[in-house]
Amino acid sequence: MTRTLPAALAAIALLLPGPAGAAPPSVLKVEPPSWWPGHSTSPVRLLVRGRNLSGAEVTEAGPGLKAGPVKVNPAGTYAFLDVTIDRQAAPGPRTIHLRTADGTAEVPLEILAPLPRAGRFQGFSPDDAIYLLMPDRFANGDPANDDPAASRGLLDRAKGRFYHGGDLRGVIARLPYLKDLGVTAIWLNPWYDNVDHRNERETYDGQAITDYHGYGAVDFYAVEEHLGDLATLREMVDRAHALGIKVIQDQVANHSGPYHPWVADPPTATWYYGTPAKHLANTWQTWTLQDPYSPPEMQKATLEGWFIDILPDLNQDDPEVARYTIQNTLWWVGVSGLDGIRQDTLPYVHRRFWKDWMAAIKKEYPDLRVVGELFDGDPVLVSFYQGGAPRSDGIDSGIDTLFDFPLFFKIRDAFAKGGSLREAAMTTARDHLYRDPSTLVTFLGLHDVPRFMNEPGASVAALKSAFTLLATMRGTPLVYYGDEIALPGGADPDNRRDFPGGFPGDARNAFEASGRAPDEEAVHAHVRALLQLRQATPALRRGRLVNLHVADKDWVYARVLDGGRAVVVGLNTGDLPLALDLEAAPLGLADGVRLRAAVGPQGDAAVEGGRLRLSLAPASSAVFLP
Ligand SMILES: [Ca+2]
Ligand SMILES: [Ca+2]
Ligand SMILES: [Ca+2]
Repeated sequence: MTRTLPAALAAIALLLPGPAGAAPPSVLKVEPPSWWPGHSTSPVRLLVRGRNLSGAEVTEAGPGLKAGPVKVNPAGTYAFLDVTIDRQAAPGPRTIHLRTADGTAEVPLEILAPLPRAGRFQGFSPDDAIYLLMPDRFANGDPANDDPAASRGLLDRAKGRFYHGGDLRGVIARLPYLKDLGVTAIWLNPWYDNVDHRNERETYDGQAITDYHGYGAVDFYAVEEHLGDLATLREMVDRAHALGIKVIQDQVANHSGPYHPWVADPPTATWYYGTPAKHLANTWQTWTLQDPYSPPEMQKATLEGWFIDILPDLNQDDPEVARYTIQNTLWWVGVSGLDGIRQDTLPYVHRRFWKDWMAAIKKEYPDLRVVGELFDGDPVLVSFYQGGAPRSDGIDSGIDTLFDFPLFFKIRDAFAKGGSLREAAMTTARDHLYRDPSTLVTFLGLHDVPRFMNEPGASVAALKSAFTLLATMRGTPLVYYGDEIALPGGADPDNRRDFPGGFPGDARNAFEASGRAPDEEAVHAHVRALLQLRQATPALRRGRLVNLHVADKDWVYARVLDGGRAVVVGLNTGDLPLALDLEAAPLGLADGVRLRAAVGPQGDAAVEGGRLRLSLAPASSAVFLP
């Protein structure tokens, strides 16, 4: 076969790479993929990932939309595109058309009808009891997603840092169990899409691991395929709400996962603090963040360093990053109807960003609540992050509340390490540092620390008493999945064992009393009784905390509401029985009132002659109600 020379040259030209920009544009990803008319964030700024986007302009936006201008990064791989949605725009899919000198591309955007507000976006408060569960380790409700096509080979229940098969469908199946336990809110470790292959940057037992825990996002707008999908997430939220259970999302603003596409190709030159090749490692010096004598240079590695020298640290000083993260937060809330946010690694992000982030949340969802993680035992530092007033740096973070790590450490010391209960009382004595200590989220275990039962002095009796404190103390109690059945476990990942009975083929089912060993049943019954009593007793949720007696091995306090509604709590960590005769005046109860132990060993207390007389068995606790 022969052909003319010009035709042959033209055929060759098609096979050769053209001059820069000669290829047509294409779109790979749009974030957010959907938005609402009448939203407080308007215009919404789309981050469009694609190819050959340089010079892109909007040619058509679709009914009810105005789009543009477009800003493209030098590599032509990301476009920022503002979209204004008309208040009257009808819900449904739209297509925004982009044109470059070399062709056109389509940007899909879904216009959503806002979810009805009733029963959604509710926030959480001391009236709630939160349950933290790691979705991969709690219950497997859908074996079809155990080893998904998109990410084969990451499932191995024999390995602590592989996927085990738990999922959102499993959470849905166990909502009635949680309801029965007295739980009114669930916090799930992150459901963001994590990397689809092994994480070669980290090893454990000499092996590459997986990001089963959810803290290494590769897509902030997708649900991890091992856990389910967006439809299942929405179903979980709706079904939880139907049972009176709120949902708290675990969000991570500080960093992405090491395999996020941004790492190799950032949307802006300053998307992260540094690059994989050149960045600071985090030095964890959170104390410098409120130190009047630490200049920004001293704080830099803590705010901008990469976690474990691996996790790319997002630069919230880049306005595009700040905008992206704020919209991402609002999107998850808006698409699912969830009620609260747990924000990871709070102190490692500049406080000026939290102020803006919280303002955007409250503007759209005034009742939503945020609890921040500041892993530190010093209430001076933890309280510095609670919003409500500008602090010494002139910034009001706006953050609603914090986890009570300071009290957590003292609970562990007092009940499981032979330490003093007085230290716990001395920690709550610092409550004046907080703008509102009543909302602190209290706990005796979570996914980042060894289990309570792993402590050297732990026992079933000690765990029960620690739960008594948790359920009756000021704050919002949090139960870490499995602690209610005294699940053992050491450091991560041993503290994330599978809940017995949550997985096909399990030898027993501890979600049911018949599947629990006697000790497990004893703790479960105790926690259930406490949480149900807390729900039924306003003084335990809202009452003033009043100390009646504080010593190394025993602590008696009351939660007091006006009108004689006082509840007395007694804790005895010693090995001797205790008989106390205490000043009764702070209780506001009339002489002759008898109190009955509603939870704990049988026992009575009485107010006589202005004195409160009560007794406590060794290593026990009791909640006395008039
Ligand atoms: Ca599964
Ligand atoms: Ca994935
Ligand atoms: Ca940071």
